[in-house]
Amino acid sequence: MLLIFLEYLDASSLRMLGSACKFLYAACHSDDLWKSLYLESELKNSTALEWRGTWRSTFLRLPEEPNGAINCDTVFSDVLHRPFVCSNIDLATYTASIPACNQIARFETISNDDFAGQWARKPFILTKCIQDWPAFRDWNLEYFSTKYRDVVFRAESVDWTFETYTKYMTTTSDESPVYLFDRKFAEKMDISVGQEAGATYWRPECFGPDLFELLGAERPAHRWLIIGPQRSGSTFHKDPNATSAWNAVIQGAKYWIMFPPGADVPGVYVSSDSSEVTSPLSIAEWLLEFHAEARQSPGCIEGICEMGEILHVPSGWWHLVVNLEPGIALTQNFVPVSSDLYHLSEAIAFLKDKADQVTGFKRDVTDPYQLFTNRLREKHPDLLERALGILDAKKEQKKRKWDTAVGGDSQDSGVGFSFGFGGDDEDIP
Ligand SMILES: O=C(O)CCC(=O)C(=O)O
Ligand SMILES: [Fe+2]
Repeated sequence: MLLIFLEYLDASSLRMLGSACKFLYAACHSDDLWKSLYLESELKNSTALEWRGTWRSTFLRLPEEPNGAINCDTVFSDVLHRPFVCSNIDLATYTASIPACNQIARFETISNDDFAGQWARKPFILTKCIQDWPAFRDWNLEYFSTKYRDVVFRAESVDWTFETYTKYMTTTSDESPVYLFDRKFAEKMDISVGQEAGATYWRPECFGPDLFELLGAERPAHRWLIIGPQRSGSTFHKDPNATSAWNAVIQGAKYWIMFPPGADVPGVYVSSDSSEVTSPLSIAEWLLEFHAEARQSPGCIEGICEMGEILHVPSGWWHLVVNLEPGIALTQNFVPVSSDLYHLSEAIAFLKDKADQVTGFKRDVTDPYQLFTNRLREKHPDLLERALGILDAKKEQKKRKWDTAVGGDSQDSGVGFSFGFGGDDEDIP
């Protein structure tokens, strides 16, 4: 309760109260309080900020925290201790010894035929796919520090120069470090991306065409540069707009834990229409509380994507990702042409039926569903027709299931109601 109360205080009150006794000194130094103050203040808009080791020192522009200024040996508090525990967990405890049956498949490369026919709905790691990228050859954190020192990147809700971010990422002890996640990086770094000569990286061929390319300049945000220290990462989510993604590790290593679309993920709570996902725990808390249970749960798969490797995230799959080392990654979302057209039909259905959850489009795109289906009608009428056919068949199948469940089509059984435990597995490949 005390910590919740402290969240209502401004900086000078926190400072004064923190002078009252050892316990309040410790409580008022809780760095999460200062992180919030910083993020709510004007300082947040200063790209030239100087990171001073803690949010408190940074906010108050103090010299880097003098260690052990006040001896708090006699202060005991689980609440104050918890962030310390979480930012000091040994990640290897969770990420090592992955059970063989949970391992994400690994290949050197994969052909587009194999991908489209057998692997488009399954996660896998490719180990020899990005070695020709200049981005893989040249990029590392030192290179960024030299070449892009003054470039301002987006890191969650702040815009910082790379110089500031690198100082932050090398000294922070935040439990959930601010993650650099920038979708305008190509423009900011003045690099070209794609198949043209001189490109810094390109889409791996094995994934084949990307149907969202039909949207041209109107496609939603789809590529990100991701940089973060050890412990940074992404809590459980599904990727936007029913897209698939690939995620390439340029430097560092990432642990992935994934579940198929219809699975119940321990510690993740989804509203009945799946519009809201609550995963209230930080990555470290989730690992502490739920990892063991998750590992035993149906559908769970795990893997480590090492430097130089790329991981495929199929549409609709849940994933939690944590950086095992400071690292750089590139990710791109796409809609592949799989043999069963599952991905196209899912993307169309998402844009149509979950319009309120569609994200990443510019404000002037008011009807992404119409836009996408119009483009498909122009360029690939055959694909559109097949995908709509699949959606109709699915609807019909759902209706039949429902009728069976409520006894609507059981005229001759004499039983007005039937019940089954055949879980809704149509989403699970
Ligand atoms: O590298 C990561 O943290 C994963 C990123 C991710 O899942 C995403 O961009 O959707
Ligand atoms: Fe993701």
